[in-house]
Amino acid sequence: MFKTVLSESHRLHFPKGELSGGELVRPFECPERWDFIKAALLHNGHTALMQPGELDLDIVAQVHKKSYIEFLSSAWDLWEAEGFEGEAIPTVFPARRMQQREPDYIDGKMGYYAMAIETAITSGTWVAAQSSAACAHTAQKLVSSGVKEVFALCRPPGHHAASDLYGGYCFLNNAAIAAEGFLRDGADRVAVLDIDFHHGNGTQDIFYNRNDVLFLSLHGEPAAAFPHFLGYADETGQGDGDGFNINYPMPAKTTFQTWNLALLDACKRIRDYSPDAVVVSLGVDTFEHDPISFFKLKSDDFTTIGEHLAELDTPTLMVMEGGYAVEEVGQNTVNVLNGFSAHIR
Ligand code: SP5
Ligand code: ZN
Repeated sequence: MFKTVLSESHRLHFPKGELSGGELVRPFECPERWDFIKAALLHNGHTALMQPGELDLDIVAQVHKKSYIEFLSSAWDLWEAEGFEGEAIPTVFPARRMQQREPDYIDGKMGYYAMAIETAITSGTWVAAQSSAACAHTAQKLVSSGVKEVFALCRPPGHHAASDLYGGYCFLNNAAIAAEGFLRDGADRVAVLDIDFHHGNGTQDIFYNRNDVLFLSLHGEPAAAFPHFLGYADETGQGDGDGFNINYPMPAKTTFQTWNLALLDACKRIRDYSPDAVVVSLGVDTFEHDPISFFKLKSDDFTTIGEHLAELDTPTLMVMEGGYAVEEVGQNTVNVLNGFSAHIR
């Protein structure tokens, strides 16, 4: 049975609008996702639920820049103080050949720290983002203390958040915070395996120059899929991190047969690295009916994924990322956990 760390505080982040196709639509990343996942956990006998402990801001500060944390914690207040009526969304960006300096005015700050603008900041966003990170950190502590089946039901997700960038529904990088936690608790090497449909640009960026965290991501190819500006196969790491970043971009309509070959290769690379812990950035937006993605995985395939993850035979933490086919998101997520449970030693 999986032990799940989750917090009701995720509900404090519920923007009304996401900019999509030029319209403000109801966000794909919505509180009901969490409800469906929780319901599926209970329905499948994963009834051990626990609340996170207090968020350790030291570990957040190891992953994110001080100025960025200051921005996230004050953005809504600054936005409201201007008398703006809508949710906080930037309009201007430090594009090519412009200054990369943080402005004082909130409109400028928003663009300075955004990597995508579908993601609105609202009054409860910062508290919800902290609760999500706390779930990841508390869950990591459980794995470090020897618990074998641990799931951090994080919402909002985290893998698009870099040290100083939010967007793609993400604010704090929960998986990166968990990886740092493992290192702090004695691990020498940690692998982060990102199987969300989207490239984990934030996690890649955070660990790009390091060899104590191996980052691997399976995702829709950047030429066609969000986040578009990172995730190519030739991004292999830099400096000490050279060779410790592995991307598997794949085209539209990729089926499990092909995707699974990438997963098996990633598992081999993880074995070669011989990490003390594995963090899985678990997105289920690879599902064939996901409304914003283009892979063709079926519900049963998620069970097989869980089996392969168990075969790594390494202390593993599952961290929730994306997945937007709301009714199916719960069962698909829990299928990964069930496959894992059935195969761990
Ligand atoms: C955590 C995570 O999965 N974040 C994903 C953020 C994606 N946001 C923008 C996606 C735009 C996709 N547009 C395709 C619409 C097809 N109907
Ligand atoms: Zn995703």
